Amino acid sequence: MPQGDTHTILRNIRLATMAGGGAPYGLVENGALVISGDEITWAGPEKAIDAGLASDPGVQIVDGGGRVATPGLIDCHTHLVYGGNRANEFEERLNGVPYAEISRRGGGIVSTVAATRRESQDELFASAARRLGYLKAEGVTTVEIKSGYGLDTETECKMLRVARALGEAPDIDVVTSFLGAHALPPEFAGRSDEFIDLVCTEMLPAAVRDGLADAVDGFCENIAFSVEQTKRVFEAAEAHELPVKLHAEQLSNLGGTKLAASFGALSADHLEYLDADGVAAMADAGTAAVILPGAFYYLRETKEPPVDLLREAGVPIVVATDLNPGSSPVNSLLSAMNMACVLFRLTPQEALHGVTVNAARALGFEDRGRLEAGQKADIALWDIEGPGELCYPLGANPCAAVFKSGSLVRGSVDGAGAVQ
Ligand code: DI6
Ligand code: FE
Repeated sequence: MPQGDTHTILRNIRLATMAGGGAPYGLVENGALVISGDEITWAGPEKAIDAGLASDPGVQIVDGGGRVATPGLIDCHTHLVYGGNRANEFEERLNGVPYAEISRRGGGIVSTVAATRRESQDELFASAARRLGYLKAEGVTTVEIKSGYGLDTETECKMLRVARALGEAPDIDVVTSFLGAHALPPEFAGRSDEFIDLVCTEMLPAAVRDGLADAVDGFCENIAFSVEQTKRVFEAAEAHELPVKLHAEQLSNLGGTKLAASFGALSADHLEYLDADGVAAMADAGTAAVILPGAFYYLRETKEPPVDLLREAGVPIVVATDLNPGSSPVNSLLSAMNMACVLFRLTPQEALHGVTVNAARALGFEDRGRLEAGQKADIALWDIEGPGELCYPLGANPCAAVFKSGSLVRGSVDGAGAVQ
């Protein structure tokens, strides 16, 4: 047993290991985990646990009360740092004001950009921390946060600094994506190529210099940037040795997914208009498919992403919230899982894969997403009968406790060692 670490046996749990090969969900009934420091060092049936370890007085024994244990959830696509909100617009749209009219009045993404530029880092931190809190309460232990509401160097970096500051909390890991190519800011109207120049030669280098970007994202769409422009952003990312990902084929099929795959992208995201060629390119490149049912729902989209084709091609399917103030104000990963099942016909098992093992892959992590020896001890305990139940209700949160990097960060353990 390594010295200096704390050692815990988490017993009396039903393990949804999400490891391949065996039972659905990698289920182990009457299971237990051994946690040493921040790592899982053993996972399996409780009766197979090392007897010497179980009787060692230095080992803390925690009784999970028969709860279901899953890997800590991973939300791999969010825009949760932003200024203001767009609740008024939501109301206006439902009162019949067309989206184009709202945009003309300075609404839409541009209004979020203005508010984000205006707010201080502390103000942005406060609202983002509240939104992130809702995700954490549902067992999320790793989150990706994008920039993209600054669209100038100073504000893009300010957003990413907020994301980094959120990641200093002990109960969450934050991964950042630089999304300078999210929308054209008003001061560049009619000059989108010049804006892409700025993204590549000033904004991204500044973010990289300050260690603020873990990956580079873009929005390839008629209302945003072309395949050619996106390619320039990806070339700049490559020059900085950063992985790429892309908002692609959300509203139309421009072929952004094929471009992303040709750069070995971690993921292509949205994908409602993805075609068979794009699916094949993803399969060849090992690019994950992030589906975002929250945006589909709020935009009243009717074209579903080609889930059958993705399945047949063996492309890893990932589910995320896309938490943002416009197209997806979804502060709940469990709700996104439910929507992925109801709207896109994922099975509950696929949805749980999509927020654990496959989401880890979409962020380039190999050290999380499964309950197995060698993985980070990010563990959520749930008051449910079986893992499929996570996707079943809307608006319920059965999360009873969370371990992040081996420490209990949510829930409590009573004097007898039982999780409350
Ligand atoms: N796709 C989306 O759905 C969001 N961004 C993107 O690239 C929209 C963001 C917003 O409406 O604020
Ligand atoms: Fe998005």
